[in-house]
Amino acid sequence: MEQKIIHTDFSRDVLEGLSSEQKYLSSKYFYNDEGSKIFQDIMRMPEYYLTDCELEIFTSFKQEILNDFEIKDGRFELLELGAGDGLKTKILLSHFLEQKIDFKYLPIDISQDAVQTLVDELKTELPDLKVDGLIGDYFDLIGDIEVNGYLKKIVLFLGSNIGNFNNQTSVDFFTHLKAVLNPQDQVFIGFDMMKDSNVILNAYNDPHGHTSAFNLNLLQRINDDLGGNFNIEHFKHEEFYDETSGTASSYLISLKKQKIEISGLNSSFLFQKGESIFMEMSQKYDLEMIDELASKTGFEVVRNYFDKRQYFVNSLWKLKS
Ligand code: AVI
Repeated sequence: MEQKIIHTDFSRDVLEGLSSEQKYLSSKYFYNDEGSKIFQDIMRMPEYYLTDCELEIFTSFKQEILNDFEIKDGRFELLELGAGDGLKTKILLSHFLEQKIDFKYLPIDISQDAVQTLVDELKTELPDLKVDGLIGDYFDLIGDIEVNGYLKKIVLFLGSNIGNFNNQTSVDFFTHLKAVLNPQDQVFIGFDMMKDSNVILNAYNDPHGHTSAFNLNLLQRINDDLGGNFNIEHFKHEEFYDETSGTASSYLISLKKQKIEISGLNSSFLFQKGESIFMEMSQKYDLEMIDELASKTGFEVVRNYFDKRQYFVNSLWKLKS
């Protein structure tokens, strides 16, 4: 009997990625419910310095950040793209509430579980907070941002999420974002800085195996959602960091020659021993790269906030006048 194949974005992207000469999978699919849980483990481990750096920046500069948001006396909306568990954002949210600022928080995430858990937690922890969760892909939801175009909007894109976009995608992202913002709106972005390669490799090739599990979970997701027969024990995770470009890259390496069948794609894929699947890039920046990205996409940097070690920067942008 002929099998009916239903194509989704996920199945199309997997088919395209595994059919290409350098096999690849998009890291945006890491975040099913299991992947989002593993990512929480990553963020909690000491080697993943990014979380601590951003926590330190928010704790040290929460009042300066509020001043630089230039709210004047009006209300504003704080949108967060890829909010996750909101751990860092809570520092800002509670400070703004203490300062009696009238604002609404709109966390956006691809994981329904993550948004629901965050909204439920916030309702208990910060009962005075006005909050509405949105579920979906950032790019799709950016278009909806303009719905309440009359209020000042500050868009948070924290945790070096931008680093998972390649150069062209980051340019497209900010260009697209700028198009739905009003002149008084601002964007607050977390960038991970270039640094000693050992520090980076420890964070992305961690001794606890969380990053490896995070990558392998995508093969499991293909098994579960698309009828694949990956044996995840036949792949291992490897991380590389290029000090010149500042790009950290994640791969899964096939430990043997093997053929993988994916019934939902009606296809099979041959892997040679040692063949890799490119899984994710995590770009690291210097200040010149940040300035260039801002100015190329119609923004200018208002202020950069650093942690003490200067491992990380939160960069506040406004629209170029
Ligand atoms: C979500 N993103 C910013 C993480 C990063 O650092 O690139 C994803 C991640 N991948 C491995 N560890 C963390």
